[in-house]
Amino acid sequence: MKRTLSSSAIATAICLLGVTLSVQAQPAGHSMHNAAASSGTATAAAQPAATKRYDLHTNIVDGKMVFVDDKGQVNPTLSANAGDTIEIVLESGEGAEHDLVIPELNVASAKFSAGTGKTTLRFKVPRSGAFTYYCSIPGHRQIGMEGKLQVSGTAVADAGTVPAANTDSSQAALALYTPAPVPQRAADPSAVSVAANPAGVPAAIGTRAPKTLKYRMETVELPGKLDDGTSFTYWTFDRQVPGPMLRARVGDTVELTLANARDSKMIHSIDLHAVTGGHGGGEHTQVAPGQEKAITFKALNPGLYVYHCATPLVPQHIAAGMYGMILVEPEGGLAKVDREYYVMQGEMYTGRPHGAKVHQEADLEKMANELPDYYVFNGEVGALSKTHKLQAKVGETVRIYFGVGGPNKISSFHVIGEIFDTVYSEGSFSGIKHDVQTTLVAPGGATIVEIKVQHPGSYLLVDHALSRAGKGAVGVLEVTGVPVPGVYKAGPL
Ligand SMILES: [Cu+2]
Repeated sequence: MKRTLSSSAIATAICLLGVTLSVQAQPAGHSMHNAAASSGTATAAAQPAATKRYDLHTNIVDGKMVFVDDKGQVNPTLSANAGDTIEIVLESGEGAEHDLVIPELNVASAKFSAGTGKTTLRFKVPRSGAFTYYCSIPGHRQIGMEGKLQVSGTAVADAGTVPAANTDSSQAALALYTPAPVPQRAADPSAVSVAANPAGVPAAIGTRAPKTLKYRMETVELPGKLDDGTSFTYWTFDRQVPGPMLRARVGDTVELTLANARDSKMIHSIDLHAVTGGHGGGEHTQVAPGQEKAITFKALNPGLYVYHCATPLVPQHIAAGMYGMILVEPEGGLAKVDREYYVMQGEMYTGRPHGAKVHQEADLEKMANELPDYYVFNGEVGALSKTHKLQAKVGETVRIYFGVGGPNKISSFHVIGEIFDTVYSEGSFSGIKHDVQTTLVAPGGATIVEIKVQHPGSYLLVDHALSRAGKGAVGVLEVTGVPVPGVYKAGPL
């Protein structure tokens, strides 16, 4: 069957990736609310000042996060005359946290979410012009939350100097807008380890017939330990990075339910690269805080596949920890090995430099420029070198399921002092290689490596772009036992 992609599907796909699209805020035929706007500015100065009320709620429409008015118009153009007071009643339609700011007019609303209920922004417009309103939550403007305020007429004499009274409710806001400086906070003492235990691999499936499996995951935002003395607000699947490893066999039908914790501030979702259709699930799992959604898919292709959150700004959600893997075993299963491990690499972009003893915030500008401060295995510095070392005994065969969440950086995966006896490149069982030193793993890609360990010692897992080891990407495979004669010895023969 010929595959086609509609322009709207492309726009949606581009938008999911966080690329800024122009926002069609004003379709033809949208009526302006006052005579001055339609008859030019000459008469506007004579208009008595009025109060204009707009009701806006937020939502996700066609993959974009947007403001919607009570007529269903997406990112409507608001209109007023200079000197008018504008009242915007704001509500989070999908439950996530937002605000509305107009920096050109020094206007900002309070943050609002499902938890806060409605908030009212009330301000007087001092002058004519076209102004931009948007949500200042990081990433939200980039994926659609932006529109225009069109002000006609001439300012009344005092309009620019007398602010509208801020009297209508305690939630009304008339704040001077200052582009949020990121406050420096001490490391969060409640931060917990989010590092996934690499031994957390589901049992092998082997030779059974296809069946239906049910998985359930919860997206949770929580303060985690990024490094000694450094915390970060992680966004996770099941409170761990990477999220839990899922395991199925080819031909299985999988029902996956994704719940978003009640105290989340963000919408979350899941796109599994093992899924055919529905953007890998991302199209139908955009879950608001306190809600859940399910998808059902057939595991059509065997292999090791990455999954990740697919909610705008997607790289922001991935960099905050929202990735994991699903293994789809081929018919008959995989060869038996002594140990299996689950390891993923990701990079993190933080407001303060690597090593700062603070609570780190995500830095979207560094992310856009692909300049990470941290590279991590299993979510945090030391996850696999202190918290959860990989273990094996001489003579055992170790299989590592290795993936890259990214969002942006390729890994040159290598184990210092070992050779991969077998590599299933790109996580595919169709192209087995032997005797490999370093294997490339793309963002959103995976590999499976097998090593028969023959000498005791500490073997370091690294990305062989080795500057990254200094930024956190180091793991340890601790091998104990008696050396195999002739394999290695320190000193001369
Ligand atoms: Cu997410």
